[in-house]
Amino acid sequence: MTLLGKFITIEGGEGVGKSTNIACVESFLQAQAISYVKTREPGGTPLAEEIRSLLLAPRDEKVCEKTELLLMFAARAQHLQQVILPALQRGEWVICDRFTDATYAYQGGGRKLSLDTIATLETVVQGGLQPDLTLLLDVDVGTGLARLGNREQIDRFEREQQDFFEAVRAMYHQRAKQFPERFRIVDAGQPLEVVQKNIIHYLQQFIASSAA
Ligand code: Z5A
Repeated sequence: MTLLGKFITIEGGEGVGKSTNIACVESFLQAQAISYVKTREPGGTPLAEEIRSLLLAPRDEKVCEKTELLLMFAARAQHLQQVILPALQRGEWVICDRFTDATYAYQGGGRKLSLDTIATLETVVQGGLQPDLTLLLDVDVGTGLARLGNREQIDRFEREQQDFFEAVRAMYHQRAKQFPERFRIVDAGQPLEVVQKNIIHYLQQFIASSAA
């Protein structure tokens, strides 16, 4: 299967500003006349969005860690087949708000599930597919949580404690170290205009290296 498009993922912990900065990525691609699909995980198709609702809803019943992991990959399998792979085959770029690095960070780092188990599911669901570029927005946990302070609705993940989010952040750093060729870390603690300038710099660098 030939994938003509580029697969860009945006990652980071709570309150790093993914949603805010994806808008900046979109403006940049539009200015470059690059056709793209913007999507998110968990979610991105009607069925996967239903799985997302199941995953994020606060509930009295404890959600088993393995249940959570399998639901993430179930949503991803659907999303890949219905949205991501077709777009890449058509030559469009895919801008995805979180992907499998989030599973390593949240289910591996946060929930302490085996990284080998995650890797096995990753191979089953996505074969060898990996993002071409991953922008990791990074900010200290306290600042990120403070930014979410005024939200009216708090989802099941946002109810976790500081040590969970510290473990998530540490695993993101571990992933970035393991895959330096595709990860670019953006200091998301800076003023928004500086963050966006850095994002655009990395996108320009990526386009230049893809063309070379
Ligand atoms: N999850 C998982 O566990 N495993 C997986 O495999 C996957 C996901 C794929 C839903 O994801 C949950 O699913 C997520 C992990 C789990 N956990 N939670 N919660 P999500 O991405 O939809 O949820 P989220 O992380 O809460 O994303 P969000 O709500 O879109 O937040 P955000 O994108 O990081 O932040 P934002 O809304 O763009 O910005 C937050 C505020 O900060 C806002 O007021 C901005 O104006 C402000 N902001 C942003 N940047 C700045 C700067 N630079 N300075 C000052 N203020 C700023």
